Amino acid sequence: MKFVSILMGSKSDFEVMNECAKTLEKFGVKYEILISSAHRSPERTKTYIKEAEAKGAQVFVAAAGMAAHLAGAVASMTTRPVIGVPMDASPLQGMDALLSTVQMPGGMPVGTVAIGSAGAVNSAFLAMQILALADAELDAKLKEDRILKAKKVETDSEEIEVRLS
Ligand code: RP5
Repeated sequence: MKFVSILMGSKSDFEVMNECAKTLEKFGVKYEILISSAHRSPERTKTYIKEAEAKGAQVFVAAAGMAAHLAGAVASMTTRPVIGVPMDASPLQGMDALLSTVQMPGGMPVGTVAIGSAGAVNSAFLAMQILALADAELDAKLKEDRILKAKKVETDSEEIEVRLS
């Protein structure tokens, strides 16, 4: 069974990361979501990554705030793609988590998305784009979504636009 694995460092990350889960659900993509911390539960994280790989996790999404090491820790434990989502969880408003997540050493990549909600949604899209490389049905759904987004720009504009002839 192929699925996306979503991990987050704390329950306080859930509200934002549920956006990732909801986006995957909308496209009918299977996922697991759970809390595991690089700092507070490193053994649980390690055990889970091995179990998830064996069960069929294709892509890992890892979200954490502050000194956000979860995505990097996950990347150290798997060769499957890891997407990092920096959480806005401190007075530094996610800049701490962004740098901690994105600044991986060469050869140990974490594909890092935006801080917070947009990043959570984009983590789902990026994960699905990876899955779609081997899933024509999902690829078609993603292409249809792009068409709908472009149409929405036009209909939104029609409601407010003023043009000069
Ligand atoms: C990180 O520290 C978590 O990912 C969370 O974003 C942040 C704060 O965690 P809590 O103190 O709210 O549990 O490890």
